[in-house]
Amino acid sequence: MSYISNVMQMVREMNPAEPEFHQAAKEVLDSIEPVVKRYEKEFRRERVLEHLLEPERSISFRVPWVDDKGKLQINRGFRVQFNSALGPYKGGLRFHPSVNRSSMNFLAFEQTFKNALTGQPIGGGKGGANFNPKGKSDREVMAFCQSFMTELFKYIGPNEDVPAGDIGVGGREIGYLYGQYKRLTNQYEGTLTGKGLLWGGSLCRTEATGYGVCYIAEEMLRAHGRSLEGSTVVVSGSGNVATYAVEKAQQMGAKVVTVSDSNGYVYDPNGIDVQVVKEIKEVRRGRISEYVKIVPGSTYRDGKKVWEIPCDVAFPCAIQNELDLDDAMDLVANGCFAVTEGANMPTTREATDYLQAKGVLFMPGKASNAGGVGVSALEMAQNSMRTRRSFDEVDADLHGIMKGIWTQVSEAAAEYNLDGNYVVGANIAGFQKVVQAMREQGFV
Ligand code: NDP
Ligand code: 2IT
Repeated sequence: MSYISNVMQMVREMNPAEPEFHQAAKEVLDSIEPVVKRYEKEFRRERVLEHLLEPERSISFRVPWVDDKGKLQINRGFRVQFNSALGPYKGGLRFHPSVNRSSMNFLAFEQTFKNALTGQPIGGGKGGANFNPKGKSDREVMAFCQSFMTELFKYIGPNEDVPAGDIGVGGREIGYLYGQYKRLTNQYEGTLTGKGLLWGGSLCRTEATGYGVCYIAEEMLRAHGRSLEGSTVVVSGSGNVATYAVEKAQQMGAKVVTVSDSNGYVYDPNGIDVQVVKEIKEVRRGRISEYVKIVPGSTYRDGKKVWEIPCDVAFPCAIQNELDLDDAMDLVANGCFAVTEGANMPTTREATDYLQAKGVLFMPGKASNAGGVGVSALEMAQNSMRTRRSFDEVDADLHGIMKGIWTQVSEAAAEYNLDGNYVVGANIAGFQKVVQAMREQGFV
């Protein structure tokens, strides 16, 4: 059996019933095969892949809290500290019913390579809970966040592990989490990112992931003689990443015609009005179907996905495995020529393979959504220096980070004669950095 197959078998045996983690591990291992072939002897001796696939530390904990009816609720919290070769563990917290060991391991594993691509000094981690913030009052969310942090604070710190937001965790939740962290530790320090602008947050962090998706998409399109300008774009999701991807794509001259949530999608042939999306999602915390009551000419399709709408470019910005083979076939049949992932692993393996086989330009999330964590690292630096930078300065750095990622990803693919395969490029470029740092620090 090949070294890679051996390691994949080990991952399955040591982490049974973790389909998302297996999926992410297999994609990375398949991608780095040319590197493994080149250095197989030393990789086997140092057990490089076995090191890389096993988290350094993984915590799971009980989160008890009281709801508005006075009833005691119990959730499960996680923090997976996957790899600290390049810096303190860094990655978001997800509050969503789907959170379990599998989704946490997949996200923390992916985060390690993503963070390496940013060029910032950050290792990989992820956390969260199977708590569903939908429909909860502010007080319930606060009670949950306080209980969650009462356990988590023991394992994090500005030089240890720095969480941030992800699905279901935005500015409100980061505020409650930070307040409790401060109460427990008596320290005012940059242990979370995505903080409020009055208390240590960085300008442009809210926008960073979505803007970064557009910046790298433009690099990829330009290299192939295309541009976002004049393109029709479909976006899925209507959360943090989707909203600011819509905003920047439109600023860059694209027409974005969809947004969605887990219930259905909105089609607006005149171009999505991003102010209306912000009002519904950020202010009212409503459902995206409300859009059609406000914007004439738009329509809502319940229970359907955005991929059935003809487009030039697609940005999946919602959740893992939201774009499957049937969706990929729809996109290709309708003439889509580029997919840039805003979410983490939103495209199934079958769909990715199909898109690439059909010549669709495909940029994987670990490269294209890295702008969020990249700006989180800039927020950490600002906190350490007790300083503030302007929106334009941070945005310019974000642009530089995304261009840097594009260069690494495209060059790594070319080095192994897989020109244009940015999945392979991103995995190889991230892998090489992490492995070099681990080797220099000693494998045992
Ligand atoms: P939010 O919670 O702000 O938004 C998530 C959006 O996705 C909501 O509109 C949600 O709708 C929608 N959604 C969830 N499940 C589905 C589904 N099955 N089908 C369609 N829509 C769905 O999260 P973010 O925008 O922060 O995160 C989105 C993705 O981007 C995630 O994969 C995350 O890991 C990734 N990411 C986020 C970063 C960040 O900085 N926030 C950085 C890098 C990646 P509903 O309300 O119905 O659940
Ligand atoms: O998936 C991700 O990169 C994030 N949710 C952002 C992590 C961060 O630390 O800003």
